[in-house]
Amino acid sequence: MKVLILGGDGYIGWPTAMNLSGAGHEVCVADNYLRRRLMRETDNEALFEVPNLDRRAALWEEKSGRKVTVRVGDLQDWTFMSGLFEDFQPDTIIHYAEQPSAPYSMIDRPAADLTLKNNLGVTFNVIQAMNAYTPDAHLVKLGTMGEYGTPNIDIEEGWIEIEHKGRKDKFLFPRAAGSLYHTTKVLDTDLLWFYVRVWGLRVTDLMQGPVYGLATDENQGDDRLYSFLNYDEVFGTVLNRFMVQAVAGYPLTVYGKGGQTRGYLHLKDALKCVRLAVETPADKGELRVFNQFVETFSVNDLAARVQASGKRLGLDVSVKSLPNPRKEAEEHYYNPTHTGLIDLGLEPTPLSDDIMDDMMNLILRYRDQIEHDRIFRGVAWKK
Ligand code: USQ
Repeated sequence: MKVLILGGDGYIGWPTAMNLSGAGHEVCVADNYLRRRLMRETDNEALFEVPNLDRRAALWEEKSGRKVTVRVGDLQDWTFMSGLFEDFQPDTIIHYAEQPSAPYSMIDRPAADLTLKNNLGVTFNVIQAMNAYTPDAHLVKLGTMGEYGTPNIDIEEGWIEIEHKGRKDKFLFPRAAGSLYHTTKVLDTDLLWFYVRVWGLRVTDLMQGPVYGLATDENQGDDRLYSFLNYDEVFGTVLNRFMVQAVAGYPLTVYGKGGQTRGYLHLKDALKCVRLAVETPADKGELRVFNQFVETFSVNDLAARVQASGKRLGLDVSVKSLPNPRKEAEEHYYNPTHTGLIDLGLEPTPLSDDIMDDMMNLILRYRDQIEHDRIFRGVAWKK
């Protein structure tokens, strides 16, 4: 298939490009380096340097003999987006091209404005470009489990049947996001659902939980092909952060009571899920939704796992609860369904001691590059 990856420079974007290219698909990646720019502007750069997309594509070609086409530009710009579709004529579009950080979206008005305009603007342009150039193509859109929030009932996979006054209908499962970033994903879903209904688009919306890890089948043995490993509070996800904190001798930053529970998955499993979605497209006129995670953990569970890994590696890891800078439930019911991807053939990789220790050992190699003052600055959910 011809696969166009929007946001191909990101934490999941570049690993996806190598994975699908390795599987024999023809891959084109597009990105405007927004994440790199925001990391630099907020002094939240990753643990080690990551080559730019042209360098990564050259390294990948050296390693695999396969070509990935690189296009650098802003997907909010219609001329750039429409040119990509016209030239490449994708069968599948994977849309990751969004500002990905919840804390970033809550920093101040300009950061909120950028998040809203970028995320919705790119989604809107993708929809328009599909309609204009590739109306039969399949869009695989990265959403988030955070769209649902933490309701006091089981979370269904995208849809829920409701019986009301003796009549029944199927609706999108109620959404209640916890940050502006997560809210842009809710708005994306609504926009997509509208155009699926009126234009018959073919869409898969992946409700993904927080991802951890770096190693994939494609980057083995070459650190230069790794993704960004962010350990700061803005771009780092919690388990990656905790592992870097453990290596740095920094007490693990559990926010509040630590009962916040989410659905997690390893980067490798994120790739398997996306590939299953790509290779088994949704029907025309269907908005297919998958809850994309493998297992649930509370923040306290993760802290305990990192402490145990530290112990195995001879590190003394302590935990310190901080007043929660976010507005979120710290103790809650959480039981989301996640059978759709398993039914398509996903074989999940649960978090094992080996996975934890391998990742900690990788971080130990870069221990001297950890900037302690990046770990916690207290970006708060204030008005
Ligand atoms: N947390 C801590 N201590 C920390 C960092 C985080 O207790 O040092 C807590 C947070 O308060 C939250 C949980 O850990 O309750 C997860 O936080 P996170 O920063 O790992 O994840 P989040 O901000 O929700 O966002 C990440 C990705 C985002 C993706 C989302 C999936 O950055 O792109 O959409 O995970 S989900 O969380 O399911 O919405």
